[in-house]
Amino acid sequence: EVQTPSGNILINQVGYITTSAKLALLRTGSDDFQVKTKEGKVVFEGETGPLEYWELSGDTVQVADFSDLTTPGDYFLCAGEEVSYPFKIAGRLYGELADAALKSYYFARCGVDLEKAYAGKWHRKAGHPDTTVLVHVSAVDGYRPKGTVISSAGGWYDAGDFGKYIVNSGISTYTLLLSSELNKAYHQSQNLNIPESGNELPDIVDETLVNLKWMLSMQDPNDGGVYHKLTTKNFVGFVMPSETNDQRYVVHKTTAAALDFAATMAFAARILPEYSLIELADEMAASAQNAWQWALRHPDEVYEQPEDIKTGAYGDNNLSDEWFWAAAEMYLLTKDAQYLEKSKESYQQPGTSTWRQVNTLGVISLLTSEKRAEFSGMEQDFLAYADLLLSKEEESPYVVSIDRFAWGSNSDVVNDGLVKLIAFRLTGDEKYVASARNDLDYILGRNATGYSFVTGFGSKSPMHPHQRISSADGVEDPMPGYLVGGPNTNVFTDCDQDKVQRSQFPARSYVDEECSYSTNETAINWNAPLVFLVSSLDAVDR
Ligand code: 9MR
Repeated sequence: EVQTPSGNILINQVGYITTSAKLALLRTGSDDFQVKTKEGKVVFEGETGPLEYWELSGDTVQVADFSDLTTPGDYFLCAGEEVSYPFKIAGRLYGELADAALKSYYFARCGVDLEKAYAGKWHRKAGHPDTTVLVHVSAVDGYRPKGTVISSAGGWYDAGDFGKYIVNSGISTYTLLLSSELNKAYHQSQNLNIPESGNELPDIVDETLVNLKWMLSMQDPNDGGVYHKLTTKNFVGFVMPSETNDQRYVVHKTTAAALDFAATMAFAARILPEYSLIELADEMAASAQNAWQWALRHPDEVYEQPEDIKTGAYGDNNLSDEWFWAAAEMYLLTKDAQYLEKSKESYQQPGTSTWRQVNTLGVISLLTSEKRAEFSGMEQDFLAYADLLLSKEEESPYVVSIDRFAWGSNSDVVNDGLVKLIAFRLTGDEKYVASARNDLDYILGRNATGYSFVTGFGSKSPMHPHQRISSADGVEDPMPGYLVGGPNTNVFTDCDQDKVQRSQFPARSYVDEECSYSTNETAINWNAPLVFLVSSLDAVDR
C-alpha cells in the first residue's frame, strides 16, 4: 500500500550520486531501516546510528547510512511505520538544478519583457524602465544636485522587492563570475534558453553582463562615486513590475558601494578579455580605478538611511573587509604593489561570505590566481577555516557545518559549501567535496524543516515565497530555481503571530508563507553561491 510521508525521515529529495555518501536522518527512534524501490522491493537494509539531540533544532535524530547502495534507481526509505519522500540514486543528478538556479537571474531581470519562448508560463511585461531616476537629496555632492534625472536601466531585482542595490549586487555578480571562471568548461556547455543563448558567450557570462552593465550606470562619471542603491521611497505592494510606477531614486554615494563596485569591476575586467570583450573590460578597469580613487577620498561614507526612504539599507559600519576585497582585486588586475600594501593593512581571517562580510572573496581571488604562491600564509588560514567547517560537520547531529542561524541561513550553508569546494581545488582532497555534498543534501531536504529549499525542486519545496512577482503573476508555481532565505529567529513579527506558528528553535524556524520575509524571501546573493555549489558538484560528477 502507498504510505504518506510524515516528514520524520529527512532526505535529499532530489537524490544522491551513486559513488557518494548517502545519509538520511530519522526522527523515529528506529533500530533499522530499509530502502525500497517504487514497487516496494527492499534493496537495502541497515542499522541506524545513535539518537542525538541538536540544541539548534530541539529534536533528536539518528543517521541512516545507505552509502553502499550504488544501483541507480528511484527509491524511498522506510523505518517502522514511516516512509520518506521519493529520491533518486544516479551518476549525475544536479544538471537541471544548476540550470534553474542560474536561470533565476533571467527571471529577475528588470526593465525587459520576458518572452514566453524563454520564460514559459512565467512570461511577463517589462516594468521599471529606470530611464528617469532622480538623484535623492542625500546624494547631493556638487556634480549632480538633488533632482538630477539619470538613467540606470536594466540589471536584476535584488530579491522579493524591486530594488537594485550595489552592495548586494557586488557579491552576487562576483560569485557568478567566479563560477564562470572556475567551472569554465561546465558553463560553456550549459544552455539556459535565454535570449542570448547561442551567441558566442557562455550563458552565465551573458546573464552576469546584464547586471554588470547596470552597475556601470550607478557610477557618477563626474567623480567616480557609486550610488548605494536605486529604489522607491517605500516598498511597493505585491503587484507585477508593469503595474507599478512609483518614482525611483538613487540614494547616497557610499564607500561600501564604491569598494564593492571596484572589486567586482576589477574582477570582470580581468576575465572578460578571455571572451574577447576588450573594450568593455577596459571600461570596467577604468571604472574600478575611479571608484577606488573616490573611496580613498571618501573613506568613511557609511550608508545612513534617509528619513523618507524605507527600503533595504544594506548598511555596514565595518569596511575593512570591503577595502581588502577591492585592494586584492585591484592588485590582481594591475599588479601594482600599492594595492598589495593596502590589502595587507586590512586582511582578516577567512570565513563564510555574506553581503556584509566580503573579505574571503578577496582571499579566494588571490588563491585561485597565478599569484597564489605569494600568499601561502593566507592559504593556510583559508584551509584552516575549511577544516574548521569539516570539524563542525563531524560534531553536528544533522551532519552539516552551519551552527548559527542568521537571516539568509541557507546562503551561509551554500557559502560554506563554496569554501569547501575552493579548498578541494587548492588541495585535491576529496573530503572537501564529500562535505560540500552534505551542504547540498541539507538544502534539498535533509534539514530540520523537511523542506527542499529551492523552488521547483523536491517533493516539498516552497510554494509561497516572499517575492512580489511569483505572488502577483497568477501562476500557481513560483518561478523555479530560487533558494529561499531559510530558518532563523531574527524577526518573529513578519507574519501575524496568531495565524502563523514559528518554531522558537532557529534551525526549525521557517514557514512557507508569503508574509515571512525573514525566512521565505529569495535574493540574488543567496542564489549565487547555490549556482556555484551545484555547478561545481555537477561538474565533478561528469
Ligand atoms: O539579506 C539581508 C539581511 O542580511 C538583513 O538582516 C536584512 C535586514 O536588514 O536585509 C536583508 O536584505 C534584504 C534587503 O534589505 C532588501 N531586499 C531584500 C533583502 C532580503 O531580505
